[in-house]
Parts: sequence; C-alpha cells; structure tokens
Amino acid sequence: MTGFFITFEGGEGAGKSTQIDRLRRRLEERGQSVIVTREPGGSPRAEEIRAFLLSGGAKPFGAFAEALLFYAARFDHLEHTIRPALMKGIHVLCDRFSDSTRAYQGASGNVDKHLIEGIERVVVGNNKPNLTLILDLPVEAGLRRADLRREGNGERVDRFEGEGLAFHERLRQAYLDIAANEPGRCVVIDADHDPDEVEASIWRAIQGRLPQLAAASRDAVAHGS
Ligand code: Z5A
Repeated sequence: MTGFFITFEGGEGAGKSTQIDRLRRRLEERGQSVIVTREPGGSPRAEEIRAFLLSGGAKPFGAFAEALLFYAARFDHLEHTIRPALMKGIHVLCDRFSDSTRAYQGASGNVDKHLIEGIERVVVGNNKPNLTLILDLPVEAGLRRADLRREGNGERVDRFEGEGLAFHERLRQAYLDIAANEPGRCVVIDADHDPDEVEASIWRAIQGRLPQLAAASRDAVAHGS
C-alpha cells in the first residue's frame, strides 16, 4: 500500500497548521509513519519559489504568472517530497495544495478556471489528494486569528493576507464550491470552534473514510503512481 495523501485547505487563520500537527500526533501514536509538508514549498527548490511569491515579488507579473509559479513549485514538491514518501507507505499531510491555486488565483484572482484545470492535469495527474479537509469559518474570525498570531510572532502581512475582505469572501465561497463539486474527495470541517472540537471533527472524518483511503492507496500501487 502507498501512504495516504491528505491535504488541508482553507482561508486565512483557519487553523490548518494547528490541526495538521494534532493529526500527525494521533497517527504517529497509532504507529503510522507521517510527514508534514506545505505549499508553496515543501522541497528546497519549491521553498525558494515560496519566498519569492510570498514577498510579493511575482505580483507585478499578474495572477496567471503567479499560478504558474505555484505550479512550478508544486511540480518539484511532488517529485522530491510527496511521491517518494507515498511510495514508501508514509502518509503525507500537506498544508495547502492545488485547491489553493483554484481558490486564490482562480476564483479570487480571476485566472480562467479551465487554464488552471489544464495545468493541474499536467502537473498533478494521478497524484490528487485522497482526502482534502477544508477548514471553514467566517472570514472575520479567520483574519482575527491571523492578526493575533502575527502580533504574537512579530510577523508581517504577506502578499495574500494583505488582500481586502471581498477577496477573502470569494475565497471562502470558492472552497465551498470545490467541496460541493468533489464530495468524494473533500470534507468541509466547521473550524469556528475550539481546537479540541475541530480536532475531533477531523478525526471523525478520517475514520469515516478509512476504507476509501485504503482502497485509493491500493489503486495507486496498481497504477504505479
Ligand atoms: N497560496 C496561493 O495563493 N496559491 C497556492 O496555490 C498556494 C498558496 C499553495 C501561504 O501562506 C499563502 O500562499 C496563502 C495562500 C497562498 N495565503 N496567505 N496568506 P502561509 O503558508 O504562510 O499561511 P497560510 O497557509 O495562509 O496559513 P494561515 O491561514 O495563516 O494559518 P493556518 O495554518 O490556517 O492557521 P494556524 O497557524 O494553525 O492558526 C492561526 C492562529 O489561530 C494561531 O495563532 C493559532 O494558535 C490560532 N488558532 C488555531 N486554531 C484555533 C481555534 N480553533 N480557535 C482559536 N484560535 C485558533
């Protein structure tokens, strides 16, 4: 069997990093091998592209060029981190993946959805996530959490956090639309609760899908991907 490929998606301050860490611990306590990775980034070269994108360096090129850079980073990340881990039977928990490009550059950045889908087919191919957990909460609540975290760390607002409320509202709707269109892969998690409750919802979603995850990983071996 290959590992399971699980992605976490959502708007600002949804609590993805917090919940990925909790799921990693739960799986490791059950003797499972897990890696945690992120996008953009997750491999040395993709991390270089991340620094450029989040600094706003690519913004003058426009949203389509930014989407291409996210996919260049994703290509390297798949090649050097995700696929090798899955083939060794290691579960991959990834903070953002292709749905972020669909939501941020597509629905919110106005890049044609068919163009993004075309690039996704070429770059991601059969390596779609087995399960995508979409952490959903009202935009204001997420932005408040992200502000609090920045105040705590002294971090600055990045390229995407600086966008206005309307952008973030479109983003939230884009994720809900993705989930509605792909109910076999996506589960919407109500993230507007305390971290323990969100963790429990995620664990229920994982347990409810274990047979399906196991079947997907057997198929991946059968198809050599
Ligand atoms: N991007 C894109 O445009 N296109 C793409 O294809 C990809 C990405 C892949 C990457 O940012 C940026 O790149 C991202 C989209 C864009 N936009 N931005 N900004 P990043 O990797 O630096 O950060 P992020 O992915 O946006 O993470 P985040 O939203 O800032 O945070 P999070 O991981 O979802 O949440 P967290 O760090 O776990 O929690 C945030 C704070 O809330 C923290 O202080 C927690 O302690 C607190 N927290 C967490 N859970 C709770 C609950 N349940 N209640 C209360 N407080 C909580």
